[in-house]
Amino acid sequence: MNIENANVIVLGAGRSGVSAVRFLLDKNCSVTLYDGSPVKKPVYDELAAAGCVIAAGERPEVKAGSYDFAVISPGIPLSDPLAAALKEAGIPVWGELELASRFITAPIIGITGTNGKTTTTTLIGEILKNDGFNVFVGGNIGVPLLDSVGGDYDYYVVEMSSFQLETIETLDAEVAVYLNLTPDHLDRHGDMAGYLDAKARLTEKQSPERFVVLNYDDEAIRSLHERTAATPFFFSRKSQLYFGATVRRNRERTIVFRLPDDDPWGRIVINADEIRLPGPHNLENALAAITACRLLNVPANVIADTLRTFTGVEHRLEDVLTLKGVRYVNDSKATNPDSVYKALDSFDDTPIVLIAGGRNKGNSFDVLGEYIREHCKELVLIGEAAADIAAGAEKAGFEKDRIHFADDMADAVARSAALAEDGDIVLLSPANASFDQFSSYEHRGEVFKDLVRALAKA
Ligand code: UMA
Repeated sequence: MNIENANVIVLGAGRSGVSAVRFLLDKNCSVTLYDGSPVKKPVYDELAAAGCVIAAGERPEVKAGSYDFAVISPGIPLSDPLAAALKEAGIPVWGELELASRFITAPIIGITGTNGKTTTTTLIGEILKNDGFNVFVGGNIGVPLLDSVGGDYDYYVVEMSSFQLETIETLDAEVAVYLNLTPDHLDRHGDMAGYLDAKARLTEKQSPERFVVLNYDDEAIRSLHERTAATPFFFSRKSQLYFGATVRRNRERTIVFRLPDDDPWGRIVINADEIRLPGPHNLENALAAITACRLLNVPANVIADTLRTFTGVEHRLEDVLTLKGVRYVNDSKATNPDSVYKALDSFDDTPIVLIAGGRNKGNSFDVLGEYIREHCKELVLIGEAAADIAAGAEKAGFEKDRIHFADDMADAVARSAALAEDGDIVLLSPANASFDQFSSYEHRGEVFKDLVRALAKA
């Protein structure tokens, strides 16, 4: 695609927008960077010096022909007045994934779903690297896809959020992977149907020679086979499938994968118990990765060897340390209730002191309350959502005197350490976004880990 000298407006001056500005300046485009906040960011000086016009807190007037196209950051909804004005003026509004994909010729593997995206994206990346390929791993995971353009990659393994998928037009993934769909981001998408519609765009844009990998156990995800021209392959943790990846009901819980041309018994990939990642949700992530990688012809032994060594990603059920018999686990990436259910299900009957809270994204905490009653001995709450989580827990019958309100993360860690006993787990699994007290979930996780490490030195 030739965009040399185009006149472009970029909306949002975060990671995605700044990457877009740098990319566009490199292509000799005239670039305006708009951000809703008037606060000056350190990066503005460098971008302005390179020729970018900065419009921080000032919405430019837009009419037909004002710009050739716009690049919108995922955090800005399409209902934003500037985005709406651009659309109204007939100016294409793309996300960074769409722009980047127009410059990428190697296969793109897109991974989406509510939870498990980062783990599965990283795992597929590792498997392909272990098969000898040069792989870019990025997207919503924190590394903008635009940063990869021009690199010499065999595969692009890309975590894709619903926000990013809302603005794809021509991106045609070689393999699209769908993990699950549970309530999240409903403040932005309105309801579950709107959320599914945004996610569905990934496979709706695929051409017939592509593959889509779907979780058979998740009804909404399973239904996507009706909305695609690509060939669907399912994986299932619970059902015995004829094609795709399935867990046999034998003692070893053998995982087999079968393509239409394979032996009717399928190919044995690995026994479920050999997979290092803990918990049933991670078994699903592994089945998704197995399916995607077998469709890319990766040998079963390379997949199995990776699954025997891969222990997961930072901020996702990450062991920090064990102190006085108490295990501290950082699950800061749990930004919605469903990921907390999965975290709590991963520790069998070990008593848990749970630290939760943050900024609610429109979720109910009633079911979370039931999980808390089942798994937790104490509940320590932080941030804006504290009272709502407490109400959910109390409604489920969790005793009021086991609920503790902390001022901030330091107070939460100190209280948890005091409450926990030998054999317990202190788990940070917030069920909410971090933005009320932190700049990102990574920041929240780092603060938690630093505080825990400081306990060990005290
Ligand atoms: N802004 C506005 N108006 C708004 C909202 C934001 O002007 O209405 C401005 C803010 O002032 C800020 C900038 O936009 O300067 C932030 O843009 P952004 O929110 O899109 O954040 P980025 O730093 O560009 O990061 C984005 C993704 N963020 C979101 O989707 C919210 C990152 O995903 C992603 O890693 C990065 O692009 C690179 O692709 C993070 C995320 O939280 C991890 N994702 C959500 C999730 O996983 O649940 C979807």
